[in-house]
Amino acid sequence: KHKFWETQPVGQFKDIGDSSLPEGPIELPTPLSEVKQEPYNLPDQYEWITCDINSEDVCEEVYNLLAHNYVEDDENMFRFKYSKEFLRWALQPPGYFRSWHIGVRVKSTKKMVAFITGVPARIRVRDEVVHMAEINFLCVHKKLRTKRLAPVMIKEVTRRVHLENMWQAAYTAGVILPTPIATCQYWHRSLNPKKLIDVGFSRLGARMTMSRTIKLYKLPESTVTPGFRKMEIHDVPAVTRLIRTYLSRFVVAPDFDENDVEHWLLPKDDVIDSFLVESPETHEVTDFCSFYTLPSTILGHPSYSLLKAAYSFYNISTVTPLLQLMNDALIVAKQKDYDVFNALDVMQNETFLRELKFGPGDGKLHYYLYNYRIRHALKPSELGLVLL
Ligand code: MYA
Ligand code: JJ1
Repeated sequence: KHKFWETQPVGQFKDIGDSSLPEGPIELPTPLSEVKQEPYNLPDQYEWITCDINSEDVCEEVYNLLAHNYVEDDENMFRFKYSKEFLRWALQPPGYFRSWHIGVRVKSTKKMVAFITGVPARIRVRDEVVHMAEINFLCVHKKLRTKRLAPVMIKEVTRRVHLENMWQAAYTAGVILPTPIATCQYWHRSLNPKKLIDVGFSRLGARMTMSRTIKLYKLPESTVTPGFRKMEIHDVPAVTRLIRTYLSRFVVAPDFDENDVEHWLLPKDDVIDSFLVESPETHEVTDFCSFYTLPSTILGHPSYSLLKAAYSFYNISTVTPLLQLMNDALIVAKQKDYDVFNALDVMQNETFLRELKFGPGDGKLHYYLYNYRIRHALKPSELGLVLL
């Protein structure tokens, strides 16, 4: 059934429920000298390239490949449209490897037709911090699908990760593969309900009119929490302490240090937004919320072409109730003209989703680890990890 995945060190469907299998690495590392030194073979017309994402031309080629060929919803109405600035941010965290940014070109025309990336991350699983690759942006041009190019892409990125002496990876996908460590639900909070209904992202509820719907989703003009402000560079140490303590309660979560927090959480226009609550009395940082910007192309609509979406990233409440904090996040997202605020049911998100008028989407997101076995599937609330 899964001719490729059956050959890989991942949890296999046949092993589900087998409590005799230990948690942890499935295969032991091999000596680096035994890692294949040459790239895997591609069909003759194609060649590997290592992408310099800082090059404007290369970044634009990747951007165009993804804008036309990356992830769509199940009815092909929307397609993710990651911006160039977002891709640069996503692919260049502290300690990144250029060799993990892999493209495939047609030799004769130099056209880019496939892509896959890894970035390094320290991910804690229970009590162990594991050096992993986060794999993302796997994409094969629509005209080259079902030719078994994806397994070659995956084997090549695996080889290049091994060459850096790393042996585990984390990834997410909308499709079911062997074997998810958790399956999460997407939730959506309408900010611009009229446009969402016009473009087919959502529907008018039963016994609802457009004007009742607009009223239902109305938000205050400005945030309500005293001391709520944008995160700044001098906040990095305080935010790092806050997030490290918070993430320690989840079974799987990143092990962020100050450099990671500066990279992943410091605001960048139209890429990542972060806010915190600084106590007006003690000047302590007590709460934090963040979202990233990932618009989607609206396919084949006469009047709208872009859906502006914010995606919940990491949120931490110690003093401000999480519900109030996230309501403030919705208010700033509305001020910034997002059409919808999306979130997964990870971490403590279930405690605010229904109350803040999020509704379940038609999409699920499955989380996976490569070469690391987890005995039982986790609940979404046991996951402290959000991938882009
Ligand atoms: S998830 C986002 C994936 N991208 C998209 O959905 C964009 C639109 N779709 C496409 O571009 C293509 O359909 C793709 C497949 C490229 C997805 N993850 O070449 P094929 C398996 C893993 O004939 P195509 C993301 O970026 C499939 O089960 N495997 O198929 C995270 C089958 O294997 P098997 C997938 O449709 C990526 C084989 O590929 C996925 O032309 C994590 C068929 O290949 C998928 N999303 O191309 C990658 N979809 O026969 C794994 C299909 O066994 C990383 N397949 O069922 C693993 C860790 C590596 C590092 C390890 C370091 C130590
Ligand atoms: O965005 C998604 N679904 C939307 C649009 C559905 C359009 C028809 N298929 C949706 N809308 C309903 C919103 C409504 C608002 C008011 C309250 C009730 C709900 O459900 C879905 C997620 O739900 N997105 C996708 O399907 C995109 C792909 C998701 C998998 C991503 C894999 C990424 C891999 C990254 O590594």
